[in-house]
Amino acid sequence: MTDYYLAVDIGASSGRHILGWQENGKMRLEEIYRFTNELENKNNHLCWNMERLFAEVVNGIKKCKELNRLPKSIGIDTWGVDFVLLDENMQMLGDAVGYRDSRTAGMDEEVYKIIDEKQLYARNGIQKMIINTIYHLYALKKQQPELLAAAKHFLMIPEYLNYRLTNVIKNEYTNATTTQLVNADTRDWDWELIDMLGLPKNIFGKLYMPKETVGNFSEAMKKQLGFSCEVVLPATHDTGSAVMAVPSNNEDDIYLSSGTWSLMGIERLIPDCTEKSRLHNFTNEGGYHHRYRYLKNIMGMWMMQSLRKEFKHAYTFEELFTLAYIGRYFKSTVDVTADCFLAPASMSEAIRNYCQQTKQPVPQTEGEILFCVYNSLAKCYSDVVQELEEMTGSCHKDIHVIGGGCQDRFLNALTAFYTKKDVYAGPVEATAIGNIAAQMLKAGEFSDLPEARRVIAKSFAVKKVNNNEFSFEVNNIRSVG
Ligand code: LRH
Repeated sequence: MTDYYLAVDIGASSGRHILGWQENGKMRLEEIYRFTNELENKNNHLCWNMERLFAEVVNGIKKCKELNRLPKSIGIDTWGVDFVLLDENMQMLGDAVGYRDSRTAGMDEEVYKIIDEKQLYARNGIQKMIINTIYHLYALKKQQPELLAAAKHFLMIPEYLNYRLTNVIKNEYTNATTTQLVNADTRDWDWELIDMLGLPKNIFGKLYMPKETVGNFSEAMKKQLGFSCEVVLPATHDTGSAVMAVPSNNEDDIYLSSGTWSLMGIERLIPDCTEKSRLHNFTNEGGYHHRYRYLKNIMGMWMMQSLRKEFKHAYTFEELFTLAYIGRYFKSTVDVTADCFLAPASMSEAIRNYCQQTKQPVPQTEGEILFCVYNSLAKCYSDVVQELEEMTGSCHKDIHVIGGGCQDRFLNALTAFYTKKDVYAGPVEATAIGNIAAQMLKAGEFSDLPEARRVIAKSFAVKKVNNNEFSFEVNNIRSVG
């Protein structure tokens, strides 16, 4: 009898339920449910609709029953950083304010009054981004201290969904590292830092590693779903799951997890929390089995997603990059790590303003705006590769683009063009695959991560990017590169 594992993988723009199993030494997948996700305006904040998300989690699980393929276990991963607080009656306190919300404006400076930026990085090695949980918690302390005072539990988004399924509360390590409150060496909450910031220590629970069990469905869920199932912790931070699915065991390979965000870096066994690393703004996120993801967060496909909404022509992503290709004579570029692109009212306006402020030609057509984003992203990838090589002292030969964004052939080609590396695209569903791999590791289907990666590499399409598919030999492009 086949053992099925269900990955519930929720990103900032969509969620999916994917069943995974092994067949003839290969991993197989089937997507059984998909839903959209987005931030909603509520009480003047950008919030996640947790009731809708939980309802969608349940809808997808029901599909397993309909298909008569009950999973051996279920794992949930989502984007990092965001959290909810529960009160003594296990009710949510306030809204699930999302990381793009502007409540953190100025909170970095407030935090640095208590702990110097350099010391903060030396403790946790987490890249400074205004979206980090530490700044959201500090915003709460300043703006709604009554919520923090009433809080009994701090739960990251997947942990809250797990709680709703099982009635069990467990904090998970990989996602906790995105809070910037976990010590890079001890891999535990940085209690001293939490104390210094005046945050309530009691809301942070013991950190569990991926592969731990959360628990079985609660009695109420069992009744509603008509079956019981074990809920397991994958790397609940989606990037942590995605990087488990890099189809290579070469420790020098660079990965680029491409989705709403672009996360580019390497895997390491020790964190680098040095001042040099801080100045390059690299992060050391906690990963599966004591690995660290040494990477940089880059704005990613969010910029294309936002433009697509704005252009109102309902372009497909293929049409978007075709338009960008038409605009390839246009050479202004923007800093795709800049905060002004986090949640602008209009992305095209934010791009135009940036070009104006930096005294570059301002893009006018949709093609020019799109190429500006594509070109800027690919150039940023190339800069990150150079910085990585400076930090590691090695020459990294290959880049693995994984996740939904790896289907963007134009971005892949530009990435190969600028980085001059061998670029490989796939697997597309890396996050769900990594999530399932953790469950399979727990079940003993793989002995370790290298074995899981060997199976992943032979199970899913991974294509070498063809540098000749697009010609960039026009006008000024060469001089940009
Ligand atoms: C990608 C991601 C990324 C960041 C951001 C908030 O989905 O998890 O690693 O943490 O979302």
